[in-house]
Amino acid sequence: MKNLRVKMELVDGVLLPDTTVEMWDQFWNFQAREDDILIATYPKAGTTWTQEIVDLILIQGDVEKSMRAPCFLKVPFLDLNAKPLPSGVEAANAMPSPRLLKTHMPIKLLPPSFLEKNPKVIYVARNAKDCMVSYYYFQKMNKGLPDPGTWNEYFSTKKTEKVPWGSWFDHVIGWWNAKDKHRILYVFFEDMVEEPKREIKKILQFLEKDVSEEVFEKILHHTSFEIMKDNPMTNYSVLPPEVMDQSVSKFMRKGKVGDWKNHFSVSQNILFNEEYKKKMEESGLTFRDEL
Ligand code: PPS
Repeated sequence: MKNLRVKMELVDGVLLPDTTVEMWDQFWNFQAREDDILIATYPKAGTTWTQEIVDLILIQGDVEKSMRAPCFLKVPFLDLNAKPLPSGVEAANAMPSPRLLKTHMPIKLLPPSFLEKNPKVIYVARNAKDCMVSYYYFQKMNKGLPDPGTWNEYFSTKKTEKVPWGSWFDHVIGWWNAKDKHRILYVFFEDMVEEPKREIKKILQFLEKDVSEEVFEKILHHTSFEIMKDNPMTNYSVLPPEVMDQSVSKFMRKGKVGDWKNHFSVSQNILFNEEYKKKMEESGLTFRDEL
């Protein structure tokens, strides 16, 4: 099999695929529009789930229409440059407004036009431990990312800080600090799992959209883990195994809060908690890693 695993390069201390760095000028000069909706996340925090919720809101719960294309084509991923597909920026430029867009960039690497035009941003954050476990499996199955090795190697060599899109800590704190200065709705994955109805209502309110009770129930049902895992437009199964090998791990893997407990040893947990406390104590930001 051709080795697709791309090299990583540092941009302002953040590791990014070299294919992204190659198109840096195009990315940095991307022109946001005031009526864009941007879904910003650290990888594995609930991007696809939120994309599907927002898409269904914008099309008033038309499930058939939501199946028009796989999620990664419906919602351009601005940071991505994966030939032979058009880059995320090219795909976004070709889209009529209102555009739904995706980025994994920490806020310091967001194209400046977003802060100037101030479109609505939904930032989804997920607790560090579950993100780390989900990312580990994703790096294993996604041949476009570095091979993570074994879980113990991933943990002990701190590959988690050297992952594409950089440190989880910098990401969640950076966006948290920006949330009151811009139109940013900061949502937690754990809240979405606990009470999806409440979180979808928050998103509707933020987007200033209204749907009937019937449409609301449709959105809720169609974006449940059970439905999304079997939906070829959301489970990435349309990609060949040379790109994402779902026999290694499914893209829609578990969708739970607390799976980290099946992976962290007692000593890994102690080490992680020490580092976590140091990095988070001044942030004013709290996460739940169990429900
Ligand atoms: S990516 O590759 O960064 O865009 O991945 P992302 O979509 O952010 O995150 C994938 C994880 O989200 C889980 N997921 C869901 N959980 C609950 N309900 C729904 N509807 C849902 N949709 C996606 C998905 O299973 C991945 O988490 P893990 O823990 O690996 O299962």
